[in-house]
Amino acid sequence: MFVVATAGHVDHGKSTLVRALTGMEPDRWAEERRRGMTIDLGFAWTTLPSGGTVAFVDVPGHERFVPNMLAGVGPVPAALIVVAADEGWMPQSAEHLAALDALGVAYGLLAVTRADLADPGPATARARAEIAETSLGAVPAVAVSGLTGAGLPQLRAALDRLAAQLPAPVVDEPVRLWVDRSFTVRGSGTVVTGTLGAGRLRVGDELELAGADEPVRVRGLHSLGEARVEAAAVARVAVNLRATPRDRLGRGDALLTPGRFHHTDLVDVRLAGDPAADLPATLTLHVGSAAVPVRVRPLGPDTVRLRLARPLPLLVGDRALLRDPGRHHVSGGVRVLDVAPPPLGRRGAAAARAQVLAELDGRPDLAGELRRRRLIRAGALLRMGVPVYAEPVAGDWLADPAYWRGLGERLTEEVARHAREHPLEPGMPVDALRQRLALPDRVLVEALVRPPLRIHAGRVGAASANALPEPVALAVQRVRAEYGDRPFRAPEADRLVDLGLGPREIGAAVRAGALLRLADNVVLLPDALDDAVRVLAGLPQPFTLSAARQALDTTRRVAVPLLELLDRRGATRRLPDDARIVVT
Ligand SMILES: Nc1nc2c(ncn2[C@@H]2O[C@H](COP(=O)(O)OP(=O)(O)OP(=O)(O)O)[C@@H](O)[C@H]2O)c(=O)[nH]1
Ligand SMILES: [Mg+2]
Repeated sequence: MFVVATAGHVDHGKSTLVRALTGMEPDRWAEERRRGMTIDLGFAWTTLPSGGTVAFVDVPGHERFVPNMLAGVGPVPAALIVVAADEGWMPQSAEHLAALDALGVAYGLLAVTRADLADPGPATARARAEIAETSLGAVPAVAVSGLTGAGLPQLRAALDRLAAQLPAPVVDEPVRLWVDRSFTVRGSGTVVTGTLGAGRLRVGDELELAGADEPVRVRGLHSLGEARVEAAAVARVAVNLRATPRDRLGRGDALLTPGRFHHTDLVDVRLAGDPAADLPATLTLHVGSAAVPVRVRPLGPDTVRLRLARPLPLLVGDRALLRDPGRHHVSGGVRVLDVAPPPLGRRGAAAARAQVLAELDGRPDLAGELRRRRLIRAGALLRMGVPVYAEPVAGDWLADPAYWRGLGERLTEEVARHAREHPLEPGMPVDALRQRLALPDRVLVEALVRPPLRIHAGRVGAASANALPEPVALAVQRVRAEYGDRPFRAPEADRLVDLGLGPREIGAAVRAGALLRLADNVVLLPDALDDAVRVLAGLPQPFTLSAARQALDTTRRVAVPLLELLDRRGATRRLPDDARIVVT
């Protein structure tokens, strides 16, 4: 199915055209039919010559109802722009087009209606020129008459071609269904409708609803008037919710895949195009089917901070639109750069923030987020729309690698300082360390503790003060600093001498669990063993010595004794032909 929203000035024939194409009545309200004018969104669908289905969201053209129009086009990626041949380009033709442009709508079609009343040529030429300047670019045009039916076959064919151009929907993404209508069905309860742009919905799914403590559950699903067990994007859907009172939700709310969206009332955004220097201090933000008043705080030349009157489930990269309701004016499009921006308390913070924002483009960027936030839970990043492909440092915490290395060094210094200041205490309490390092979670401190330090009885100290004299502990730490990111490269013999690690020192470090001896003068950090098994398990099994050496990025000097040690420990097994397998 593909979904297209109409757009265009009042009375230009949008609803008549949808009616002629689908045989369905888009004007649902008696008042609309009495006044011959669309007030709220209408929904209709039909089968195209290709056999595919097109669903229309029919919008009102009157300037008073632009907010309804925006709720209709917000979640829909394609537009059918309607201009009357006898009236030509009019104010809401322009305002609707500006809205589509602000939202970045890239797929569309021009229908010049009422072609039985006037030559469609001039209206077509003007409209195409206006549209060409926007995100829609050059669009095909069809002259039609909703009255006589002339041009309808050509329009159906053009809709088919448009459908074929649309990018394939992403069905494995989380669901964010912006509600455009909610009503009660006798015997079933609350039903909401919307355009499912990505993901899939199934009967029985639990979904998140902003402001509700409990998840809501899908009791039934309809699409195009038929009951379904499942609906995949792109689709118009009606969702029947179990035990959810009708007044709990309405237009502008969203049903969400749980845990995948961050409800935010503060966002930093980039203004599209050439932003007006005199953006009003209060505007309305339109995104999806929602419209929320916002306070605007300028930051950089094209970046602002928006304070929303109520939180919305926004993601990095979302497109939205700012409108001045008082002046009936679309102020422009915005792209969300940050849905959890830092407070701007200190002097100069706004200017510094503007510099950060200048570097952002609204594409989710894990490395950049980690650099800026230093430490953050994986779940929090996912909820911002940032894919998480890095390993956590502890629990579900992710860290910027440079920051994390620095923390490790600071931890060692803090422990050493504590030992100097409290020589009789058996190490520094974990929680005191957590506070010194300003870390939000004890597991982070625990993950930072590496041999020769260890945690014992809630304190961090040297594994055994006697077993590892300070010079040896320091030498081990240097090994860790130099080889921590090349865990299978053992220091050469002369480097060991430089570090002051002779046979006796190495013996002490091995006894304390701070080093691992593979052979005379071949030592690794002790965690290398587990890492090696992990790397080897990733190889096609069985593997040769040379494959292992390459995968571990090391030399025979290390690989041979390392594999022998793994054999002895039962982590790998040597086969008769000298190849090995990882024992699982
Ligand atoms: N002669 C002629 N009249 C048309 C045609 N299309 C629409 N009309 C008439 O134009 C008037 C407005 O048509 P609608 O379809 O309600 O226009 P609309 O764009 O949906 O208007 P809003 O929803 O209020 O913005 C109605 O009286 C229609 O009968 C056409 O192709 N030819
Ligand atoms: Mg209408």
